[in-house]
Amino acid sequence: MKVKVLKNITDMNDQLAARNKDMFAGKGILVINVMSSPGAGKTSLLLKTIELLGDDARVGVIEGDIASSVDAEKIAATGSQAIQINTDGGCHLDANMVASAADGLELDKLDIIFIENVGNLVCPAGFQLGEAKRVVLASVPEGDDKPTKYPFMFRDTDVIVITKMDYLPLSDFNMESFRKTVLGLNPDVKIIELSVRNGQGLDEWTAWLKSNLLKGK
Ligand SMILES: Nc1nc2c(ncn2[C@@H]2O[C@H](COP(=O)(O)OP(=O)(O)O)[C@@H](O)[C@H]2O)c(=O)[nH]1
Ligand SMILES: [Mg+2]
Repeated sequence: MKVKVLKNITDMNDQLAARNKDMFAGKGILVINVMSSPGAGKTSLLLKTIELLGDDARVGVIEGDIASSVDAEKIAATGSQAIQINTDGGCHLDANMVASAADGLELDKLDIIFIENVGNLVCPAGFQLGEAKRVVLASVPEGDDKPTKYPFMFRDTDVIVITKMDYLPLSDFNMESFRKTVLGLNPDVKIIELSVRNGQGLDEWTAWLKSNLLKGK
């Protein structure tokens, strides 16, 4: 019985997510669902991305957190549109929350929307939001075993960004083992090794974003 209720919830969510996806595509906006554990570097990467894209793309951000508007304030300080969703304890965003947040954005002025999901490697994986692409961040200090422990998150994503690569020389992170595990789960996934501190991988990241923009610039 429990299983059936859960399935109904995810079916309803998927329907609304499909509606969001059509709406965003109709407006020519590339929507990216950004997921990771807390502190892996989502907000830092989004701030750097806004800086690097400059006039090439107008960025909006939907920030999902259990509480506070800390991240939305950081994004808004760049001049980009930002809207905060507080889930009040919920461990992931859902399509309904994203639809409401989108109502608060000036969509006609955006080329990309990043949705920064609630930080954890479990619940966000099961909920479509209406995104065109999924990006999962895994930071070097978290260790190379996270894809083994949380496979769903790494299986169903378009890109895995290995963040904080500047920590690599100080750590026992085994890149070969990490890559082998994620490619076993998700053979077509794009892996980008990146650091916002030393700039590694940022060109590759922005090139991937630009190649996925829906509106020609
Ligand atoms: N050394 C280093 N620190 C980083 C990097 N990216 C983020 N951080 C730091 O990691 C912490 C968490 O980053 P944040 O972007 O808030 O992570 P989020 O919770 O995933 O949004 C902050 O103190 C950042 O300055 C990086 O590439 N290298
Ligand atoms: Mg954040």
